[in-house]
Amino acid sequence: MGMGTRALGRAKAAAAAVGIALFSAAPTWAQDLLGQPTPGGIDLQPAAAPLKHDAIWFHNIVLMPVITGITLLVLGLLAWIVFRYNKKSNPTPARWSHNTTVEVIWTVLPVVILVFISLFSFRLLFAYHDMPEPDLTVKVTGNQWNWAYEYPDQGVAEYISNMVPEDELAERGLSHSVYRLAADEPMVVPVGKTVRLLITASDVIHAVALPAFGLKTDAVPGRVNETWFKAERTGVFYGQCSELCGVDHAFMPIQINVVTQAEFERWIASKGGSMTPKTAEAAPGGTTAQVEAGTTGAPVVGAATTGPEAGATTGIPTAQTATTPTAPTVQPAPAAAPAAPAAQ
Ligand SMILES: [Cu+2]
Repeated sequence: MGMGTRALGRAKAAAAAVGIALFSAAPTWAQDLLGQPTPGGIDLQPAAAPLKHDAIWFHNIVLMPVITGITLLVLGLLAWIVFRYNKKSNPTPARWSHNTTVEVIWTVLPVVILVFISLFSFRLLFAYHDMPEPDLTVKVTGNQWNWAYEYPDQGVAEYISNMVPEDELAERGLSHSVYRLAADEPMVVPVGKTVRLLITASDVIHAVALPAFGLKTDAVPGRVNETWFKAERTGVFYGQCSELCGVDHAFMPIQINVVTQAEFERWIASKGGSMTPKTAEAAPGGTTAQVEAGTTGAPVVGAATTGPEAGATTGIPTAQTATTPTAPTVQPAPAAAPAAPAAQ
């Protein structure tokens, strides 16, 4: 009895010690740096985008209890075997083998656990897949060993984003904690907007990873992968290439600056781009689109019906079809309009 009390006392002390450790660790969690790793941090990076919130929920609420339960169960079974069935406690071991009931349980139970996890896992995967209508598209290309960003709709040409060298951190006013995270030319995006990333690579496989947004997508040569994020707050967010891609793999960080819409528009202008999409400028009235459609051969039916005489007299079938009031070219024109500039 006395021994039991002592054991209980020790258990309480151990629990208190764990409690104190957790409690003292809690402020560290609360102070976790946003958008970059925290020295000594043990939790996931704080979320700054919807997908990351979902991923953290999946990890903390679904996976961790399952993992903890399985670990404790296995630990308990091991302890039971060690103490109950050692040579001293169990001098004459049983000689039977196989137990159908037990084997069915340890086959079916893991299946049930995996199906349970998959219900939430698939929901998260679908959330990654079901991108909302994007407000902005950035093309990301992985190179040995830097990243290139391009804003096709804003006319910002591809530019290279290199890591800030260690000896330049101070002169740029950066802390040494962002060494191998900071880039000289970051990607810049507006806050609260859905950003679509089109990701590819020029040489070997790289991967875009940015923990605060929950991003991790491979950059594969000859292939375009897609992912998205919607930054919830302004700030500087760091990520890294996450596919072993060569000797300088550790030196190609990803820096995303999330700014206000006004700042973003100023930045686009400073890069020689425009907030008015090119496609809208190219087809204001539809006249250019009609000529385009004619030359690209889209309204084949129209050209065929008016073509014989028109072609014979003027030799320019497109001009003829455009001016003929009854020509069917009028109909294909709207459909062809968005396609025409894209073909250029
Ligand atoms: Cu890489």
